Amino acid sequence: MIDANQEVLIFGHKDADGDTLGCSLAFAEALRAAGKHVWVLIPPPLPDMYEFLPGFNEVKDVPPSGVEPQLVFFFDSGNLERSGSGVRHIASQATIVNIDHHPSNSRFGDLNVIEPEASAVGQMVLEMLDHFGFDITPSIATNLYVALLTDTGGFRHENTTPKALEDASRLARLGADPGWIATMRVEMQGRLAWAKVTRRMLREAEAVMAESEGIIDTLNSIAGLELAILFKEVQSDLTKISVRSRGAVDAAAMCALFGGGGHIRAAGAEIAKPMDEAVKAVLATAKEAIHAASGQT
Ligand SMILES: [Mn+2]
Repeated sequence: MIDANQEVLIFGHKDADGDTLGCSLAFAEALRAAGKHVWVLIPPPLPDMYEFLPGFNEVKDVPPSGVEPQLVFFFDSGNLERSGSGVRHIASQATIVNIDHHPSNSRFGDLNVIEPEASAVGQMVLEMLDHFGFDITPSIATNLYVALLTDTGGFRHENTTPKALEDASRLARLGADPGWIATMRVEMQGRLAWAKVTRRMLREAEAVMAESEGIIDTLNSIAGLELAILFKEVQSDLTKISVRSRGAVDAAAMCALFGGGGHIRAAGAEIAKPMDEAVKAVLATAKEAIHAASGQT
């Protein structure tokens, strides 16, 4: 069925959560890697807190006109109404595949895969990707990890089964970064992203500071982002910042204000302040810089 279709629609549900978003974005990325044209449709407004999910900024509410995919997936949507007005654009001959874990699901699909025992639909998508032989990239792993994290209430609800933890562990091994996901913040409608790496986090992860360098590049891969900042706690009164700019902000000029330097796109500084004070000072400067830079264009 997937082989026979070059265009695919993917629907999530309104009041989007990490499960519907994570599943939709993960499956879309896998299909795109297989050369498909994919549109992810989820009714707005989408919660800002998920803006860091890879692919988030490509989510639409209706498909572009003239596009009539014959294959349509729904993830985590208990009924058609939950997926908003976009469903009116589904071609009348299209095959609808309904993937969900709500026992109350209305079975509106031509093919209904409902697994009430799944802690999150993210686990079902992981199985599907394995079944179809799709690669699980770090960004797919991140989306599916967030699906599981959301629906298990941060691995605290009673649906935190051994299988949920095994899947989470596998996704972490495939590139989802639990510590980073827990601390990631996105502000200014996705233009500014930042994360903290504390000494405690690194101890618990049995990692060394050097291994956290990749985080800044993950931050920097968020679509629509202008400035990414990683704060690293070196000592209780010393914080290192790494800054990446993809917009008009001069990262080197910004870091120079804190005694550092570098290049326009990549710069850093060491600030003789505890983490929280450094975060406060640098974020205020970063927001000013983004405003000033966007004023010039
Ligand atoms: Mn769910």
